[in-house]
Amino acid sequence: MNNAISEKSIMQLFSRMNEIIDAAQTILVASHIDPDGDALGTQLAFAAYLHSIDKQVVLVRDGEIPDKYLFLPGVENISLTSPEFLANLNFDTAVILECPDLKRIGRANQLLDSSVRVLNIDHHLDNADFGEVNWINSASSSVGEMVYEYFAWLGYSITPEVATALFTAIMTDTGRFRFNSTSARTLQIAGELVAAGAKPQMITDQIYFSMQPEAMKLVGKILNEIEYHFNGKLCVLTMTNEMLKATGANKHDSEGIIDFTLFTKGVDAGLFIKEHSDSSVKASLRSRDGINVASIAAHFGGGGHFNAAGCTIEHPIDKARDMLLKLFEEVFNGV
Ligand SMILES: [Mn+2]
Repeated sequence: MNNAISEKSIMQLFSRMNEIIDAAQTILVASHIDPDGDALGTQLAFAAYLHSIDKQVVLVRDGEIPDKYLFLPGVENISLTSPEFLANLNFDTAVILECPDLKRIGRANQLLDSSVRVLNIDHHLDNADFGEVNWINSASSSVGEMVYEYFAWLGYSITPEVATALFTAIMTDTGRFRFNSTSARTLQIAGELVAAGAKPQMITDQIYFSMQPEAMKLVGKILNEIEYHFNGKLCVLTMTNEMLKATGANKHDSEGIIDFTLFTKGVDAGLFIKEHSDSSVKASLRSRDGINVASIAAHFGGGGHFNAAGCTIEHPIDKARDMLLKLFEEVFNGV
């Protein structure tokens, strides 16, 4: 197994997870605010497994499901955590997927009192170990890959729907099997998921090649303003609310645009700055080997992975941009 945890301790960890799940009646399965492919895919896969062993399951989300994930079987069962919905919710156990800390869950966080047993499954570097069991594997490509390993240990036989959900989780979190985190085991698991009924062409078409004209126009506008800094080592893209208005696109249409920052030869790091309001921006950061963008994001209270991170900056876009460029200057010029 590709991880920092020994084979023996992972078996012990799986046994403890299994015991807690066995003892549970109703299980909350939650992931992070503004769910992505890994979040939604692993939530659906885990819920399907829990249903298969006759557990009551509550699937929640905080934030909209991007249109490209609406094809996922059962995705309509992930309920938005409105205050009214949460008021009537009862569960004794929670499986928290892909959340470095409890804040990242969003509104459902307020229901995790001390009576709830928490399983924390994540692959972020900076996970806060908030669960009764904490299974953190920062070497893993995705939580989807981790959940597959657990299912394999359990001997759970994967349906085509679960295979589709996990394939989506792994494919999206590896940038289509391209990131450094993509191991031989990742590809082996992907192969097993295809054997279990995942359809790579269908899934890829749904997620990457079903864009609306408005979203394509937004990509065009953003690329038209592309910038290179530090002798072409840093690529910067910027999205303003004006661009959204002019194209008729919505903010979810910007998901994936960060990928363009590493398309250019010689670029070692990418930055995508999205205007959020007059006084705040969201920044996504990417890098190739050797450049730790998680530490740059951490300057603003954000985080993520060594090569992929994000943060919110409470400043107007121009000021936020200057602050980010200054930090990258330290990286590239050794200031
Ligand atoms: Mn992930």
